[in-house]
Amino acid sequence: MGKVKACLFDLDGVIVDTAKYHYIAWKELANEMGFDFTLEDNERLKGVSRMTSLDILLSIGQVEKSEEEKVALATKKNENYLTYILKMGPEEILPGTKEFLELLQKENIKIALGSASKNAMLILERLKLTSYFEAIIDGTSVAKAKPDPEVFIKGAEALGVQAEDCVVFEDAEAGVEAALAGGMKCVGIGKEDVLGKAHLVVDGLHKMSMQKLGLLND
Ligand code: B16
Ligand code: MG
Repeated sequence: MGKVKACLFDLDGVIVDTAKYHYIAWKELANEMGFDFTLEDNERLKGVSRMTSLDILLSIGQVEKSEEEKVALATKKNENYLTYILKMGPEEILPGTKEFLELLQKENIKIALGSASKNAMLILERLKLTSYFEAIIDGTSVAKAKPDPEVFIKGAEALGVQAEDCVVFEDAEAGVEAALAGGMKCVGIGKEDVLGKAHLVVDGLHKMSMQKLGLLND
């Protein structure tokens, strides 16, 4: 491991809480199919790709669908989800995010996004955060979902930084595993009991500082 030269950010749960909109849209889909979907169930979808999320939802409802029907259901869910995303604005950026991104820029630390979402570009635009990111790797540019490290490895490559000099910020266990599998350092955003494998766990980006980032240098 080396000195921190780049920070790679997950989107949902780190920069913005889109999980609440995913939840509303998945719940409506479940209810239309005749079963319920709880907030606890929704935890299982965090960091997981859209089609895998649908498979989990269908298994909860014990419903079987053909591949064709699944594509139609995922499209319907996404159209509903987008109605909420299109109403979002910068006020939904999670506390401390902009300040931390600005601090990193000042310190010449490179910044990339590594998200499973196919809507990441649209969300960053709604939040007016796009210009902070030198590279954006999202669900449209990866073949393998987290815990596979592809999304973060591509991010490091796009920035021209070695994996060991990158720090990943993640709220999902699969994302922490992806960062570690990619040979990167990881800051977990959330609870120690879920993200304990990360090098450091904090409540949110508002708890980050150069001093804390420096703890990951060696
Ligand atoms: P979409 P992240 C993930 O975003 C979400 O955590 C996950 O719940 C969602 O299913 C996934 O994006 C795909 O999202 O349907 O917009 O392509 O945490 O990797 O930024
Ligand atoms: Mg996330």
